[in-house]
Amino acid sequence: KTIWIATSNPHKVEEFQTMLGSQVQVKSMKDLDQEVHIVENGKTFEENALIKARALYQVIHQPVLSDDSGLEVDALNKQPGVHSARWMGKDTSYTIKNQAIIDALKGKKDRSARFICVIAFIDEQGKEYTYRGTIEGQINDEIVGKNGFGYDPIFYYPPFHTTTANVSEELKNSVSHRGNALKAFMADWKDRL
Ligand code: ITT
Repeated sequence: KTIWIATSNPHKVEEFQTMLGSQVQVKSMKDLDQEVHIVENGKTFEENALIKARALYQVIHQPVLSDDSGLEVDALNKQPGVHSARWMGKDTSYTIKNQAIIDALKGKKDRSARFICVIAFIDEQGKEYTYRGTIEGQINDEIVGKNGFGYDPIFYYPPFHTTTANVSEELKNSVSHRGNALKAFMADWKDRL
C-alpha cells in the first residue's frame, strides 16, 4: 500500500513512515519527476494543508495526504504559527530561530506553547477532509536534545520532563501533534485505504 504525502520536508516523511509502519510505503514530492507548484498563502493550518493536498492531487489524481503544522507561543501572540517554517527567513538555522524564541521569552511568566498539525486528505472522488492534532508544552529556557527537527529542542513537554528533541522518535510520535492528527485520520480511514 502506498500513501502520497504532499510534503517536501524529509522529517515529516520520516515520522509518517515510522507511524504508518512497514506495511505502508510513504511517497512524497521527491518521488515525483515533476515540480509541484505550491503557494502557501492560507491564514490557517487547515487552509494551507488543503492548498498542499490539492496541488499534489491535481498532478497525481490519486488520494493524497498533507501536513501543515507549526508552533504557537502564547507570549508571542501565537507566533510563529502558520509561518513556522518561514519565520525569520526560510534559510535561517533553527539554532538561531530557537535561540530567538528563548530570548524573546526571557523574564516572561507565560511560557506556554503548543504544536499544531492539520492533516488534509483528498480521497479518490476528490472529496476533502481535515484532521487536527495538538500537543501542549512550554518553551524551555535552553536548547536541549538532538532528535526531532525544527522547534523540538525548545519544546518542553511536562510529562517527559524534557524537550521533544530529547526523546526517541517513537516516544515523540506517541504524543505529538502529528501523531494525534494521524490517529484522528486513521480512525476514519484505516479500513478504507
Ligand atoms: P511542507 O510544507 O513541504 O510539508 P514545511 O516544513 O515547509 O514542509 P510547514 O509549512 O507545515 O511545513 O511548516 C511547519 C514548520 O513548523 C516546520 O518547518 C517546523 O519549523 C515546525 N514544526 C512542525 N512540526 C514540528 C515538529 O514535530 N517538531 C518541531 N517543529 C515542527
